[in-house]
Amino acid sequence: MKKTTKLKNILNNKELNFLMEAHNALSAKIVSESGFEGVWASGLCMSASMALRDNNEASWTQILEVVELMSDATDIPILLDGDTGYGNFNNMRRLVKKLEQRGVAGVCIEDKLFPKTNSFIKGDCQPLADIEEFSGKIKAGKDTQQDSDFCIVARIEALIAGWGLREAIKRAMAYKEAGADAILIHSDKTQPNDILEFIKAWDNQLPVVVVPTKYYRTPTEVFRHAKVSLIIWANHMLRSAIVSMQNTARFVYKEKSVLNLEENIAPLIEVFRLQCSEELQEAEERYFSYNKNKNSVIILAASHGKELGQLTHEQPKTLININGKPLLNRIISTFYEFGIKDLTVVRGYKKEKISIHNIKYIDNDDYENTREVFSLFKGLTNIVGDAIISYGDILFKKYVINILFELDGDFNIVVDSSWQESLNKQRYINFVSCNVKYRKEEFEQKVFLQHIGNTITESDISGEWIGILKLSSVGTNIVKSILNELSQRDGFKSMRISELFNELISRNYKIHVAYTHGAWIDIDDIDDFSKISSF
Ligand code: SPV
Ligand code: MG
Repeated sequence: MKKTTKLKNILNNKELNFLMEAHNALSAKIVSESGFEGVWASGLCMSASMALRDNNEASWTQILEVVELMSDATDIPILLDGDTGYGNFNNMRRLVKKLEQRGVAGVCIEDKLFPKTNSFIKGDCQPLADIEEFSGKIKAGKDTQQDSDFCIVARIEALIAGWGLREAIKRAMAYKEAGADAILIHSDKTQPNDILEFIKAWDNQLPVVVVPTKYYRTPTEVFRHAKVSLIIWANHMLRSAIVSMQNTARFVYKEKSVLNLEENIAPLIEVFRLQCSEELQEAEERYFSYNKNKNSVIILAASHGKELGQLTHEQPKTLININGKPLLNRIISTFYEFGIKDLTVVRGYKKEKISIHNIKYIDNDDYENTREVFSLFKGLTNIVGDAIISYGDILFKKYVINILFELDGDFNIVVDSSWQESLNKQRYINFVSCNVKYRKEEFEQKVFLQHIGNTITESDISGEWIGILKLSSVGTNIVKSILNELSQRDGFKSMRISELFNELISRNYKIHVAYTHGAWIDIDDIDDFSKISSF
C-alpha cells in the first residue's frame, strides 16, 4: 500500500491511531521498528537536532533533506510538520510538489505567520494567519498534489493564541471548505478541557488530530472516547535522546573511561543492524566481483639476484626499480586490481628492505641454500583456500591473470608459447611440453602439462612456464601435504618448482595450462631490462 494511502487510512479509520515523533532517519527507523503506524516529522525536534530554534531558522530545503532521508529509511507514512508552509500559497505549492517527490505522505500546516515561533513559547502573543489567506494556502496545496491520497492537515492555533472555541470552529469550517483532510487542534493547557470542547462542537466533520504534549496526564481512553482520530507524541524521541546523551557525556567526562558505560549503550552490532549493513554485504556478493575474489597470493621473493650485479647489492631482486616503481610493488598492484587483498611475500635476502603496508611476510632466512619450493613450503603455511603463487622477479600484464582465472583445475599454470627467445639463455628455463601445442585453431581444447624442465628436446617444447601457478583449495591441500612429505627427504632445500610439477604429474594430478604469447618478462639479467619499456 502506498504511504499516502496508509496515512489517509490512519486519519479516516474509526480507531484511535498514534504517530511518534522523529527528527532524523535513524529515529524514524526506530519509531517504525517499534510498531508505530506513522512518523511525525516534528519541526521543533528537527530544528533542535540541528541546534536551531523552532523559528524557521532551518531552511525549508534543509528540512526537506531530513524528511527525504527519513522516508528512505522507513515504510510507514511520514506526516511532516510543515510549520506555516514556509511562506505563502506559492511556497506551499512548491513544498507539496517536493514532498510528493520524496515519498512524504502528508503535511500539516499551522495558521500562523512566517517565520513562526513554537506554540509553547509565548503562544498567546503570536499573530494568527488571516483565515482567507490560510484557506488559499490549503487549496493551493490540494490543487498541487498529484497523488489524491496525499494529506494536508490544517492546524488551528486559535486556542493557543487565546481566541477561544468559537474562532477555532470558524477556522476549522473554513479549512474544511478549502479541502483539508483533517484538523489538528492544538492547546498549551495542562488539562484537555478546551480540546474536548472543540471536539464536541466540531462533531467529526473532519478527522481530529491532537498533540498531548502539555496535557499528557490525560488517559488515552479519554481521547478514544471522544473519537479523536490521531494522537501525536510530538517530541518524545528527541527528549529521551537528550537525556541519554547528556548522561553519557557527563559520565565519560567524569570517569575518563568508557569501560563502565559499555553495557548501557547500544552495541556496535546494533548500529550496523540499523544501517542494514548485512544487506550491503549480500549485495556485494551478488554485484561486486571485487569481493568475490577470495584468492590468497604468495609472492616468492627471497632470492638475491646476483646476476644483476650492482643493482642487487643493497636490495633484493624483487625491489629493483622498473620505470620508477619497484618490481614487487608492480606485482602487488596487479593483484590489487583483481581485488585480491590477501598477499604474502616470502622474503629472504635483505628482507628488512621489504616493508609494504598491508602485506603479510614470511621469511626464508636460509635463502642462500634453498630454492623456490622451500620458500613456497613456508609461504603456504597459513593458506587455506585458493592460492596464486607468483615469482617475485617477473613482470606480467593483467591479461596473464585473466587467462589464469579462466582455468578451473586444481593446478593451473600459464605457459608462454613464444619460448624460442629464451632458448639460448644461459640460465635454467622452465620449458614445458603439453598435450597440445599452442595453435589458434585448437583454441577450445583443454591443455595439460606433461613434463617441465630444461632438458626437453626442442621439438617437444610447447612453451615456457612463466612463474605463475593457481591452486584451488583442493590443490592447495594436495600441494601442502606433498611438500610435507617431500620436506623429509634429502635434496628438498634445492628442489625447483618444476620438480614439484613433475612430482604432481607422476601422481596423476592434472596441471591445466593456459597459453599466453608474450605479455610477461622474467627479470634475470641486464638484457631483460631492454624489454621493460613495453610494460
Ligand atoms: C512540533 O513538534 O514541532 C510541533 C508540535 O509543531 S508543538 O511543538 O507542540 O508545537
Ligand atoms: Mg512544529
